[in-house]
Amino acid sequence: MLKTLTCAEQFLDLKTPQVMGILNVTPDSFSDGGKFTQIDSALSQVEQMISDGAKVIDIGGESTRPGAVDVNEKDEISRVIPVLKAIKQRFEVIVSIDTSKAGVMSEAIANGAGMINDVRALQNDGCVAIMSQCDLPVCLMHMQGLPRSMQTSPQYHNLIDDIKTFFEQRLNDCKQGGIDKQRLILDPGFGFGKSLEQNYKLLAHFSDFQSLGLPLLAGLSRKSMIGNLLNREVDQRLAGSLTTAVLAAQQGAKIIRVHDVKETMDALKVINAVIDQA
Ligand code: 7PM
Repeated sequence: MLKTLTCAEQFLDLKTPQVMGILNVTPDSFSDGGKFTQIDSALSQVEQMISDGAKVIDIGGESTRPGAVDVNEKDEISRVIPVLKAIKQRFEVIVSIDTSKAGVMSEAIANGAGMINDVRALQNDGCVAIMSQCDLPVCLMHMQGLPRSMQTSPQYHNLIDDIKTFFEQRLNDCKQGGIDKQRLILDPGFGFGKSLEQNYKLLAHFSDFQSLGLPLLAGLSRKSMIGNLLNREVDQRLAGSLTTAVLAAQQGAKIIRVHDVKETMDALKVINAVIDQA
């Protein structure tokens, strides 16, 4: 299995799990409340996440939250690209762009992005073609349905098998389109068209996806599967989020996407000390 990803001019070592810090630039982001829409506050948040140990910063301009409506490409570009440029000017960190639009991907590539994170797994028009023209890593996430309606009544024949089949189809499509398998990352998409029980089944069986032979990413931070189980608001989900991060890392997750970088780094250092002795 591959141990280092090449992210534009930087390298991401995946021998041990790495933290991807979430920077949300959507005005209606559910947990940051639009506080970081301005570039200066985005930069100071990024500086903090880097000093806390984040190796990747994920910028999302399109709200993918359950129930969200689509953002147009121009608006998404104008939210994301100035923040990407400002971060690349000041810091050496790898910047991942959370987008499903080919036009945003090509602007991101041209402006120093180190990774593309697509919750629609390059299924939108033109995305495979754009990504075949660069050599950045791409995270392919599983989602059932669309953000507007995906939480209504998600149904699976077999949750894990269905998601594996989806990944195999996406890997095949990427291969046909000229994207090298070695730069793909897989993410089963917690909260994206899954019931509470299904989300916990997915976490219980996270290690099953290791059989696909690619690095795995887990995004669980502050999600409803934690809030609904514990009956906690978004700002009271840290203990639950750390528990899920540890469980994912213990089952082979190589990138953990989180809001709380410092606390997650501590949790991962402890689990790594255990993994080293296993
Ligand atoms: C509102 C609700 C805003 C939910 C944002 C979200 C993932 C992701 C997101 C994930 C990957 C969040 C989500 N989640 N990308 N983007 N994996 N690869 O909770 O789980 O951050 S957006």
